[in-house]
Amino acid sequence: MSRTLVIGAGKSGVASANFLARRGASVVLADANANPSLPFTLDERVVRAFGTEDEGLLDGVELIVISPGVPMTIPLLQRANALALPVIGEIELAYRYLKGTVIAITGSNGKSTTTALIGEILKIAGRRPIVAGNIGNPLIAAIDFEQPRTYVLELSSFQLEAVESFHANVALLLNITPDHMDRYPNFAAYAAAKHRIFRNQDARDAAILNASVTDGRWQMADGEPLTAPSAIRHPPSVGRVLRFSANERVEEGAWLDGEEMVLCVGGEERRIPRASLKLQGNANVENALASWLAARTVGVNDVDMQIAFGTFTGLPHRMVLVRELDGVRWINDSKGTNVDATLKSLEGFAPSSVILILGGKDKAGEFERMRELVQSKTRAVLTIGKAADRISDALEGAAAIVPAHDMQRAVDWARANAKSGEVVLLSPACASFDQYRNFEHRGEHFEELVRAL
Ligand code: UMA
Repeated sequence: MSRTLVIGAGKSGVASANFLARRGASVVLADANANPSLPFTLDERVVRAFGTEDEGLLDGVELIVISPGVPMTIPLLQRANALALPVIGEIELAYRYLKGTVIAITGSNGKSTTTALIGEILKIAGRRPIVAGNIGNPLIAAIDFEQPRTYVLELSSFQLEAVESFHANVALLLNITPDHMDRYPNFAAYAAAKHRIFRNQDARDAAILNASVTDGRWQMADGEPLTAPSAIRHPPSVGRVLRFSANERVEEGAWLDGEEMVLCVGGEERRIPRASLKLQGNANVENALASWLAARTVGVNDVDMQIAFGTFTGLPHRMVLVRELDGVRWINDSKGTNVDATLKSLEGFAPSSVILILGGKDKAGEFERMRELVQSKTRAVLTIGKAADRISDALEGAAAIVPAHDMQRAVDWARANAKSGEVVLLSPACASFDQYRNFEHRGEHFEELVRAL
């Protein structure tokens, strides 16, 4: 009997296996780990194959569905490839069943905030959006089979690697800076995965791009900024390209003009005061401008937009003030999982005022790029997790480094040494999987320890 093999028994894989089993398919769920901690109940019809990646798993299989965390390079998938077995990701599987409009968001940073903000705008506009994807809830478990809906999807490069027929009506690429360099052979390969968000777009669709080239190093060989992918510059091309920028005026799109956010599409100009945006920082202005363009593209009016800007306060684990104790502010930015996210978070603080907790699972991040800002903003850097040694080497001489090893010791050291007016910031620039289940788990642990002080 033909069957489907789902690989990875995390959120994405368990949701896919359950979905397929409920539709009457014969499903095997495999995981490299012999004892994976299933995030939710697994349908009892699903056959479990845990602790093996044996090629025998492919016997009788007609389709393979992979979880985002499973790289295409594992031997089992190479074998599947040699046998010409179709391999798709959970997003592709889900896309085949959904009806409605798709707004897809990717980028190295800001994609969760932007996804949530677009969701909030559409909710206020009465659109009943479905918000899913990398933000934490698998799309396959969120589909509405009854009626067409507007789907707001955060998509990671991992998820985009494994889409085929997926087609976004509105696709946003917020920025691209190096991340996940432990998974990709080079930066171009990572960028190419992100560019797949524009796959299958046509004349009826819109692409929303960052107009600013913030770092010339990341230009393509032909000098074109990475945010303007060749998929858009060459046919088959998307109908409309809209750009956003917090630094400069753009021809067709949205930008920041002093204290006002301006949107100009089709010759019509609209303005919203920057002050109406509750989120802080320039990075969030970019996220808001991109969200405005996306919502405008699907017909949301500016009044609903402004209400949403004033209502939306951000996401958990993203620059959350946990507590102020004896004049010291403790901030949870566990969502800062790469170098650029942490750099953006550090920017706003006063010189030498930050005790920064860095480290976790090493994704081959370029910690050297943090030297300058770390030197100006931090009084001490506390390292935790597997990346600690590489961080110490990269920042040597730029910061006072204290090897804390784990969160408990980092918090204890900070409590004993932080002075009034200083900030203790958890913004690790690394993934969490060496010591935690995920970044939420890491952020919760930090908050727990801080509340107990
Ligand atoms: N596994 C294997 N073989 C492998 C690798 C992993 O069997 O070669 C197994 C692991 O043992 C584990 C399971 O796969 O049991 C985990 O699967 P997963 O890593 O895909 O995690 P999920 O729980 O399914 O969560 C995934 C996304 N995780 C990753 O991309 C790493 C979640 O994004 C996402 O929220 C969720 O699907 C729902 O869509 C998290 C993330 O860290 C937030 N994303 C990265 C990021 O934002 O930087 C991309």
